[in-house]
Amino acid sequence: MTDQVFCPNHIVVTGGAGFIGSNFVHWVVKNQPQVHVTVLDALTYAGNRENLAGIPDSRLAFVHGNICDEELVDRLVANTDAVVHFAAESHNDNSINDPTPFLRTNVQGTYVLLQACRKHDVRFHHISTDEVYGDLALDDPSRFTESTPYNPSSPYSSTKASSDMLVRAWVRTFGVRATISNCSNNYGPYQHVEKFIPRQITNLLCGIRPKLYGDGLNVRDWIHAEDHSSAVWCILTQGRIGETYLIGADGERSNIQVLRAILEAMGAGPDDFDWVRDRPGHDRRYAIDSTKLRTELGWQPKHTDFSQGLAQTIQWYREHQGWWRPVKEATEARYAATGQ
Ligand code: NAD
Ligand code: TDX
Repeated sequence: MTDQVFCPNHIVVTGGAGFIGSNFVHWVVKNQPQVHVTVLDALTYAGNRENLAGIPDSRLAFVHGNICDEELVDRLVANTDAVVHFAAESHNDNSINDPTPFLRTNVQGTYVLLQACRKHDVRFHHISTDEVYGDLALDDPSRFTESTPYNPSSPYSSTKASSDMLVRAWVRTFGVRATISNCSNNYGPYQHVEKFIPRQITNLLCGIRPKLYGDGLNVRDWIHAEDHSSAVWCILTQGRIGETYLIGADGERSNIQVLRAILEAMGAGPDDFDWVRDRPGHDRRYAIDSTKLRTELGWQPKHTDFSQGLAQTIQWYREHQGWWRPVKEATEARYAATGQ
């Protein structure tokens, strides 16, 4: 553990109406009763105000706005103790179809936030991804660590890598009090149906056959969004300024393993899915070594049983059909246009 603990009373959470951001806001409201949260979210196709339903006004203020809006960002940052930055364009397939919004939000938006944090001397935590490190071979025993060289593959991951570099430069040159976390693939409630696990669950609920890219052997390292949230809080409050922490929960699984677990849990046969066109530049394997976070800050994941976490996630999608059905058809139409 580090000696000094940072205790914010007020945090601005960008992208707090998205998947992981909303899980984080719920986690903070539940576990940190002294903290008031302001969410700044543009409510793009991926954001949903409903994700924050049930949180009282005494704990949460919602601001509908863009992180690229300098005046708005300046005003919000001037009145907070810390910014936790989740807002991003987050889907690889979309970045291949049109990289433009990824450059704007992920790079320009992070720059705007950094400038405001610099001006007002506000603590900044930047949420990033393991994808900045590129990929590992299936037979490579190694995992990503904080010293793995950056080698992003997709427009999405290259813009996330760019934003990480901006944060590092603003720490070193301007003394911004920032930390970075690079996390592996998240699953859990509120994840958009464009992503792998919710897409297959909701396909089955709609009578559509699940879709597996390429040979299905690509490996992702799964972590529950609640564990990502507790790790981010740990880094925000105890992390050393200027440091990067990798977040992962030892959840490596091939896509076909995950798909077959979903099929089994939902009463379908192991081959009840379609093989579809592979993603261009598709990263083969991600794997996180989170030793630094665990030993330095004492963090531990709670959701260590993937099949139980998956069963809870399937149940959540069964019980929240009004949440995802309105966007399902348009999402599948976008995939159909690219043969996926
Ligand atoms: P998401 O797409 O579900 O949510 C993104 C949110 O950001 C949405 O609410 C959206 O409205 C908002 N947003 C987008 N552009 C904005 C803008 N210009 N201004 C203000 N708000 C804007 O994404 P997610 O999966 O929750 O990912 C959140 C963060 O975590 C991202 O930075 C992503 O790179 C990172 N991350 C995600 C994963 C994962 O598995 N999903 C893993 C590691 C890291
Ligand atoms: O229908 C599908 N079939 C399929 O086989 C979809 C949508 C995906 N896949 C594959 C591609 C990947 O190997 O499943 C794996 C997971 O795909 P995504 O859910 O799109 O996630 P990924 O590309 O791994 O990126 C995710 O984790 C890292 C998040 O979307 C990123 O925001 C995060 O940075």
